[in-house]
Amino acid sequence: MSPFSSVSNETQSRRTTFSKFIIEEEARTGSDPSLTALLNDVQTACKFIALAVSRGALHSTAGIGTDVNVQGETQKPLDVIANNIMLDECARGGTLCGMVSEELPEPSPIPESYRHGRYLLVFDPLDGSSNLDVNVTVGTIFSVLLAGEGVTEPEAADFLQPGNRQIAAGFALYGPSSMIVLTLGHGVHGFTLDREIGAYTLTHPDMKIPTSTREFAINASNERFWEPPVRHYVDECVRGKTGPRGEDFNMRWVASMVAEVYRILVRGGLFMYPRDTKDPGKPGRLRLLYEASPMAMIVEQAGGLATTGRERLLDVEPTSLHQRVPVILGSSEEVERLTKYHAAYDRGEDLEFESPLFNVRSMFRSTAGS
Ligand code: AFP
Repeated sequence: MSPFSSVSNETQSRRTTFSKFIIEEEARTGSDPSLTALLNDVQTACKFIALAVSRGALHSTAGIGTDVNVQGETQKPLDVIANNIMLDECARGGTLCGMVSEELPEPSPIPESYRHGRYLLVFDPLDGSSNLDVNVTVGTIFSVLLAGEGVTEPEAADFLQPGNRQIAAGFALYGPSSMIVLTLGHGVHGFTLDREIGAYTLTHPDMKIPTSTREFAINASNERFWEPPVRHYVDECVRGKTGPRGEDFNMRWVASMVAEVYRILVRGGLFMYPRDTKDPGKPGRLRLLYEASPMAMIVEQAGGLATTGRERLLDVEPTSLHQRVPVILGSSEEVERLTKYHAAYDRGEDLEFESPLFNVRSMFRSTAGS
C-alpha cells in the first residue's frame, strides 16, 4: 500500500471510474451508447487539458497563436490549447455533427473524413482563464444537445436550444485536484482525477446544494451598475447581524465560475453575475449556451435554483451563439428571495434602492457615518 493511500489496493479497484459510471448509467437508463462514447471523449480531453494547466509556465506555448476572440477578449495560449484539445478529441469519435466554442465565432464542423453523429457539443474550453497567471482554479464547461432530425451539418440556428433541452452538462475543474462534475439529468456526480491510475473516480456521488446559506458571491466592484433588487439583497447581507436579516454573511469572489459553482455544490451559497448597466449593449457578463445553461442544469439537478432574476435560466430561448445573460444561482432560499425582490421592483414596489437614494447606504459606506 502506498504511504499516500488511505485505502487498500483491493478497495481502490472497486472504485467507480467515470468510464464505468457512464457505462452503468447507459445500462440503467437505456440511454444511447453514442452519448456514452461522447462523454468518454470529453473526459479524455479534460485529462489532456488538466495536464497542460497543471504544468503552468512549464508547458510549452511555442507556436501557439493567440488572438482577440469573438467576445473581444484577448486569448491566453492555454485558451487556444484547451480549445484545440476539445475540438480534436471530440470530433473523432463519430458521435457529433458539430461543436460551438467560446473561442470560435461560428460552429466548428466535423471534418468530412470522420463519421458524423447526432449530438452537438457546446463548450467553454477554459473558463476563468484570466486566473491562469495567478495559479487559481480554472475549468472547462460543456453542454450536450441533440441535433434536429436529419441535420448533418448544423448551422448556428441548430445550436440555439434552451437549456431545458440539454441531454447532459458538466464541468471540469483544474485546481488543487482535477475533477469532473457531471449530470445526465438524474442528479449530479463529482469525479476526482486519480493521477496514479489515470482515471476520474467517483468521489462525490449525488451532490446536493443546501437550501439555505449565509454566503454569497458577486463582483462588488460593479456595485454602481447593479439594478435596485440586487443592491437591496447585497445591502441586507452586508449589514449582517445589525441589519434586517439579523445574521452575518460571508462573501467570496474567485472570478472563475467553475470554482464558484463547485463551492456552492459542496457547501451552498449564492452566485450572482446579474444584469447591470456597465455596458448597456450587454444584458450580463456570462454566456448563455456554454456557461449559464450547463451550470443551471447542474444546479437544478443538485436541488438548487438558477434564474436571470426574472426567468428560469433553463427556459431562456437563445437568439445567438454568444448571447450573454444575467445569472443568479445557488441555494434555493436565497435565489427565491432575490427573485422576489426583482418581482417587487418590477411591480413598482421596493424602490428604496433606486439611485440616488441608495448612495447614502452603499456597501462601502457605513450607515452610521452617512
Ligand atoms: P474569463 O474566462 O475571461 O476569465 O472569464 C471568467 C468568467 O466568465 C466567469 O468564470 C467569472 O465568474 C467571470 O467571468 C468573472 O468576471 P469578472 O472579471 O468581472 O470578475
